[in-house]
Amino acid sequence: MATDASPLTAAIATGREILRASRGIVILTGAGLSADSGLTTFRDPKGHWKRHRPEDLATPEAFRRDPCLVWEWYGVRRRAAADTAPNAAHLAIAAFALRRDDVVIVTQNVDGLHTVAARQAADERSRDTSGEPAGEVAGELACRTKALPIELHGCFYRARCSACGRCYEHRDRIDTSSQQALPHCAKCSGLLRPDVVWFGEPLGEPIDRAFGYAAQSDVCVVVGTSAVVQPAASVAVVTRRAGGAIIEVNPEETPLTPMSTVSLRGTAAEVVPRLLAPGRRHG
Ligand code: BV8
Ligand code: ZN
Repeated sequence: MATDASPLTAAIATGREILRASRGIVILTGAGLSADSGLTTFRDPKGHWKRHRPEDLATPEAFRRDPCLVWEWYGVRRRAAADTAPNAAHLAIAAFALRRDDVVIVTQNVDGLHTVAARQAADERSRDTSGEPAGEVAGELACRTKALPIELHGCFYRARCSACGRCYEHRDRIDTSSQQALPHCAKCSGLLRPDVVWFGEPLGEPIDRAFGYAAQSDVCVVVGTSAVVQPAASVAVVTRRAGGAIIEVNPEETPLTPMSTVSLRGTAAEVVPRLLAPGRRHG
């Protein structure tokens, strides 16, 4: 943990000042945010499956070639995500979004942890104000309107029919022993695929919405992304080009570092709760 006089503490104070003076905040997150929940990222050496590069598995061609292998990869990732929990950074982001009315969370992650954090933060907030956990309706409503993310790349707890496009909530264990054993559509018997955006596939309406918010925001807080995947990484650039600031949270430099107003060199779990802690007007 940084001491009071450390450069990181000073940089966090600068970041808090920027947030205090801002209206319109977009928070762009990547796999590094979930690293503090024990989920491997894409590009670090011990990242996702050593035997395969994500770019070789997260593609429509890979799924056509070997749907059992691709579903096996998602099964491993879903089990890892189900066995973990949102970390302090997820929870701080959700609480921050619930405290203000001008925050939008945009994630590249498909692990659903922002959604779990949104429900936990809504319950926490409701307990603080009414002494009761957020009721199903109240909790959902609070989460849905403010702390649920725009999921640019989808979510692997949803499956989509490759034939008719029907979407399903899908958390079952996947039998990858044969293509016949893989999940199929209840409506048309087509093969189901993870409802995520693969390389070479368009992001559709979510990226348009994200760019729209980014263009009207005074600051983009970028947490735990290598900023190499497009068009997601450009969300921060849209804010910058519209005259806004970028606050980057990442132990390492990224292509966004040169255009960042403040770079906070630390992990998400260490830095984000300090950056977004409640304070004067800051929210
Ligand atoms: C598109 C879902 C066009 C699946 C993902 C050739 C052909 C086609 C397209 C392209 C091409 N060349 C380039 C492109 C564009 C391509 C692209 O960007 N490629 C990259 C590799 C260069 N993009 C696309 O294909 C996109 N679609 O362009 O379509 C189109 C338009 C119209 C019509 C048809 C087509 C689609 C891209 C989406 C791919 N899907 N995910 C899945 O997850 O299984 S991307 C995948 O990478 C994940 O979503 C992941 O989140 C994302 C980005 O990675 P990061 O999140 O940044 O993770 P990474 O490991 O890289 O970095 C982690 C960072 O965290 C590091 O910086 C590290 O320092 C830091 N960190 C580590 N620990 C911590 C930490 N930070 C904080 N705290 C810590 N503790
Ligand atoms: Zn179908």
